[in-house]
Amino acid sequence: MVSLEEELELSMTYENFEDVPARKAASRRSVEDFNVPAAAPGMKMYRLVVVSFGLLCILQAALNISLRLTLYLEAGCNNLTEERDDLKRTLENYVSQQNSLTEERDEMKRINLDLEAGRNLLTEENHGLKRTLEEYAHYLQQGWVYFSGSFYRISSTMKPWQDSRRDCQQRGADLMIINSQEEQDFSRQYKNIIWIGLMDRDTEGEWTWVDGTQLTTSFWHSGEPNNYDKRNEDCVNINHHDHTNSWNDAPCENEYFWICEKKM
Ligand code: MAN
Ligand code: CA
Repeated sequence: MVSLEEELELSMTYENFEDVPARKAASRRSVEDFNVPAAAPGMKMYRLVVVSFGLLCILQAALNISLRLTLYLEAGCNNLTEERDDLKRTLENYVSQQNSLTEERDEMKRINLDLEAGRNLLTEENHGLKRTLEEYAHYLQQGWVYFSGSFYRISSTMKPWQDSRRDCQQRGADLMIINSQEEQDFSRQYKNIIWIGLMDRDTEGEWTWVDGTQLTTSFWHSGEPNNYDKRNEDCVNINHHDHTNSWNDAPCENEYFWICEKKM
């Protein structure tokens, strides 16, 4: 702030360049006219204090504003950080969800493959069962008798053992193989002498079934097998129906009825 006195001095400095006497007169006039006293040192101090106070206020206001701005920015920054963390968490959730969905999809794919394999198996089984059913229908229609997993057919004519066997084979079967007491009992219901699928033609005394298996459980009639009267009796028939043990060895060229068996 420039005091009135200083202003005057300044004006006087200009006197060197301007109309000095005129200005001096004007200055004197103005001081006298308005009767303004020269600024006292207390007044100076007062002004200084006011100005300082004003400056302090401005500084305070500026500080307040900057502080508020800082707080505001900090809050905004915090919000952004939280939002970023939220987004991060959301992203992580998405990623883990996607991972578990991928795993589920792969598991589903495996299950689907298993199911497809199962369905194929069932389809095959279904076809197999259909074929079996058709076979059952076929043998039943031809007059075969079903017993414990096999169909049986008694011939209506008599033939040697080998021809009898050939007949069975032509019907998709073979001469009967007996490998249980139940089957043995079943065979005794037919009252004629009938060929079964047992012989020792390859090695004397080594009784073999037509499927190539060796004889284990036998039902020889008492005294049999005997190659009776030194004859070569290499084929077996059911002769003694009234006995549990009904088998007899007889010459293969003899002609008897025969029984075929078709295992199902
Ligand atoms: C007949 C034939 C033989 C059998 C005897 C038993 O001769 O069947 O095979 O061994 O009877 O007496
Ligand atoms: Ca005999």
